[in-house]
Amino acid sequence: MPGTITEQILRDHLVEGDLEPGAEIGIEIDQVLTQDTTGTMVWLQFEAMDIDGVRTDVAAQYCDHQTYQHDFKNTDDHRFLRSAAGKFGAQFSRPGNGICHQVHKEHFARPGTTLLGSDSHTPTQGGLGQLAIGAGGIDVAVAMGGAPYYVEMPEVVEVRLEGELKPWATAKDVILELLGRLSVKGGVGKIFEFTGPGVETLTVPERTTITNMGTELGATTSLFPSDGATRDFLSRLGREDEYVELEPDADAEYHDSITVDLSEIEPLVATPSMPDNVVPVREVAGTTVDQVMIGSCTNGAYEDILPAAKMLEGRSIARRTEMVIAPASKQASELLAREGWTAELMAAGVNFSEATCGACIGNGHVPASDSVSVRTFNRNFEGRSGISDDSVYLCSPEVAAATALAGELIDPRDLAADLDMDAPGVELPVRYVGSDADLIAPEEAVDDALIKGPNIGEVPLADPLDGTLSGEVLLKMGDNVTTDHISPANAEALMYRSNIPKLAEFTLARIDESFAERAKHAEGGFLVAGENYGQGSSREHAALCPMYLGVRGVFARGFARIHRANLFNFGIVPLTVDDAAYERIKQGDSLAVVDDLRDGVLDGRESFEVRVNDDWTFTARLDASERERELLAAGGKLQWTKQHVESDAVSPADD
Ligand code: MIC
Ligand code: SF4
Repeated sequence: MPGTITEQILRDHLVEGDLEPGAEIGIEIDQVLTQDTTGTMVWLQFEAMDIDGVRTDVAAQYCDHQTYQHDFKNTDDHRFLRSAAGKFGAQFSRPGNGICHQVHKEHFARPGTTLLGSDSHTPTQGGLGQLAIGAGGIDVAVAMGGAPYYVEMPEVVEVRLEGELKPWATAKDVILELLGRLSVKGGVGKIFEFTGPGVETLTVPERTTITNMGTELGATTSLFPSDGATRDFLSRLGREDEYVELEPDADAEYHDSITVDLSEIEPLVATPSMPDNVVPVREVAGTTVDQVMIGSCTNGAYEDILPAAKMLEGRSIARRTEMVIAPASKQASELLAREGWTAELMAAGVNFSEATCGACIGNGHVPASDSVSVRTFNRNFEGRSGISDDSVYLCSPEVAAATALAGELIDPRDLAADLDMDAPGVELPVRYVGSDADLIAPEEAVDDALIKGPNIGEVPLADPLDGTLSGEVLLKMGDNVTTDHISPANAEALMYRSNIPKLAEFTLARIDESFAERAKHAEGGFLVAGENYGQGSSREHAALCPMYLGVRGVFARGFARIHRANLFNFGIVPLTVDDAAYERIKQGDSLAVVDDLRDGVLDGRESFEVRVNDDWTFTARLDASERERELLAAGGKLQWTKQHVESDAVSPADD
């Protein structure tokens, strides 16, 4: 049967359903990854399911988001994660070894297989032909127990690459171009599959920059073919035997097609405070810049730092600008140090951080008040850098390095002309020869029992769904509310990712500081939001904390994919409303679902009448599969799974 690469991989892994866009499918998961700030919940839920060990080919636990360990609570989380990896049979990557997506790419990602990760940038591995999807922690825990992962079959959209990038244009500019064209909602319900003659001109690290930031389009995932460049990359990693060729069949049919001529791409920048506010760098050139950062899972690899090093060698960054590099993995740091580049960069005025997510989520290197920060990261949501009125621009390492030299935003082509500087291009190391000292394989495990410090709490559970659902509108929000708004990931909040009662105090504080208090007093209520509610991260805490505070339903014009799944997983009813109802509902209104909710959910009803202040009514839609309806009725996925655990897998399909 002919097919796209997506269909080929899915067909090989299909356990339930048909590959019809919009239909729910169940797929077998080969690998899972999880990180420190979502991982503690994953393992607590895995423990609660009573499964003796990991059942996927690979399970890898990384410690990357909060490696500065500001507080013993962070360090306790890391120790708990090491003990969980040891007890249940996962790979363990120590704090400082690198960002999950970079280290997974170096060690485990494999073309033709499936990966599920409790981090929204899991699709990074699509750059080497792995079908990789981000999900909430409980979904990862269940898949790790051997059950299929359920997802709505997306539309497969072709992104046809023509031509070749010109000097100074980069893979980052390709994905910024797509964001500028399609917006942060443009990929919802879609997989982007890259085809065309331009594909072979891009190395795997360039491809993974593109697939990484496909997440910002809202896409389920993004996927490149597995070809000569993939084989070359794997062989430099010493994993050539894992290569398989993957290309679309000649008559593969795509739902839609977009063409990008690489030769027309120019240096771009996402201006504050959304990744789709994209303009050519020249349009904002001259903006004074206080801080420049290179790093993150998008552009923190050896191949990203090397161009900057070549540009800065023998030069000095501007006096008014501070520059920090946080490599995405210790392997990248080690290679750069062995080749002497670290010294060159230091001599130019750069400070080095350990390999960490850190600043990407406002954890260290918080910009000064009323200042401009230029970063090679993937998200510049308002306040994410750690200060509420931030001004963060996103760009390529080349633009970042040029900006650090000039002290103001500048197109590197303009600086190159002044400084007589050659375009650094993309160069891969002959061999990736970093040490494995920080990666502990299951057979080398240090612990065989869980170690829980005082801050590691329980997973709170919602009650099974009731017949009645009523309460106050606790907060009315606009479009594109991110999970960073719902549950921030700065240093102060992050230490409570394993302690939901404490973390819940931060809920929605970026929008309304009084929210947590008000919600507690109201003893139950609703959230109302515009389009694309819950975009951004996979953190299930953005559903868990509202649930803990008594939120039982969200009325929105639309939901982001992972957050929508997280709402079902924690027993919060996600209902869609039309524009007229959205406009009319006010914060403080009293809402009551007229019909028996539990019966309606279980009977497959799609619309529910809702009364407002005993005054007027509107219709809300529940678009949910049978499985999602069962999860809601049970009060969430953990309760559902515990009721259905079987000896060999925890699959709703086996019900
Ligand atoms: C992010 O980039 O927002 C994070 C922090 O990596 C999150 C995960 C988390 O909240 O722990 C993500 O992308 O899923
Ligand atoms: Fe870490 Fe930032 Fe990547 Fe999230 S987006 S995984 S915080 S580097």
